This record gives sequence, structure tokens and C-alpha cells, in this order.
Amino acid sequence: MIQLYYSPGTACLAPHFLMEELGLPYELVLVDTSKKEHQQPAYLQLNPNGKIPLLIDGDLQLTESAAICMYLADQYPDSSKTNNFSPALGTPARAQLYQWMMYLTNTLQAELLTYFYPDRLSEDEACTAQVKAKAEQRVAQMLEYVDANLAKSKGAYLLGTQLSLADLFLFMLCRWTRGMQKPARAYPHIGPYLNVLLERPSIAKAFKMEGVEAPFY
Ligand SMILES: N[C@@H](CCC(=O)N[C@@H](CS)C(=O)NCC(=O)O)C(=O)O
Repeated sequence: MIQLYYSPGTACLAPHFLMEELGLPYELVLVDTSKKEHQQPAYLQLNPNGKIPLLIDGDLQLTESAAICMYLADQYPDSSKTNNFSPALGTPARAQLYQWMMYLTNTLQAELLTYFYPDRLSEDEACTAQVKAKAEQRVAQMLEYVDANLAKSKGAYLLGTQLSLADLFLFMLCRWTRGMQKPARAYPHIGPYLNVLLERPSIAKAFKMEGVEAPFY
């Protein structure tokens, strides 16, 4: 059975939402970061980077939240065919999915990591505070961009009328902004978009399983 190594509310969320959407059987394995289990030999043997999440599917050991989502959507397409979380190869929709996933991972998610871990960039306290503040400003610019794109989308989602794994990934990243001066929920198009996504049983169930409580974003 597929195993997802998780720590509540972290980068495991997007793969977790997706496994629920796809109706896959899976087991959640808690990595207790308060006990630094992610830095202990048993976990490092599975994921030498010591990061969460990790997916195990048979002989495959896969890290990187976005890669896990893209793998799952290709490997286990929605059997009910009510959703196509990853549009067909070679189509414009697939190209747009790539564009969004690259933007979300190497731009928005990367900046969020700077916001949460500014001490990794400087040991000087004043400098760390400045790095964090700048990261928050840059995240705000990125959320403006996302908001503008949702405004001109021809449907409720990033790819238009088609819900995709990029939406599940964006939902996770928006959650992480909830402590910012202008969180994602405060943007005119992102706010209602998050409200719609939260109504999906997959999202509510994943939060419940991980023990994550409201406010969700
Ligand atoms: N790019 C990675 C980031 C993984 C990551 O940084 N995970 C965090 C939790 S959200 C983590 O493991 N933090 C523990 C640490 O960095 O020591 C992904 O998306 O999977």
C-alpha cells in the first residue's frame, strides 16, 4: 500500500489532498518533528534530505511535494473520470499545468521557505528580521499575480473550468500565508477560491486526518 510520511499541515498536504481526491488506499506515517524524527537515521535512510513529505509506492521512494502530486495524478488517474488532475500530455492545458507548478514551487513556495526560515540566510538578528519582512513583501507581489490570474481565468480554477493538482498545491501554499499582514484569503479572487476548495470533502478529510484545525487559511 502507498505510504505518505507526513507532519501535520506541512508540504505533505497537497499530496494528501490529491490521494483523497483520487480515492486511493494509503497509509499515513507520522514523522514527529517535535522529536526531530526527520533528522534521525531511520528517516534519513529513506530520505537523506530529512524533509517531509516522502511517498513510498512499491519500490519507488519519492520526495518533493510537487513531484509526488504529478506522479500520483499520472499513475492513478481519477477512476470516476469526474476530474482530470493532470491534463493529457501535449495539450495546452498540460503546458499551463507545468507553468503553474514551476511558478508555485520555484517562486512562491521558495519565498515562503525564506519567510519561515530567514535564520538559514543570516545569523544576524536584525538582518534575519529584514529578510523575513522582504520575503513577506515578495509573497504579497506573488499573491497579486495569482489573484490577477484567477480574475481572468475562464472558470473557477487556475486552468479555467478544470480543477487540477495545481489548485490543491496552491491551496496548501495559501494556508501558509495565514499569519501574514495580508494573507491569501484577503485577496478578492483568492479568498472566494479558497472557500470553494475548502468545501471539497478531500480537503476537509485530509485536515481532519492530520489533526489540523481551523482556521485553515
Ligand atoms: N521542496 C520540498 C520542501 C520540503 C520541506 O521543506 N518540508 C518541510 C516541512 S513543510 C520540512 O521538512 N522541514 C524540516 C526541515 O527543514 O528541517 C517539498 O516541497 O517537498
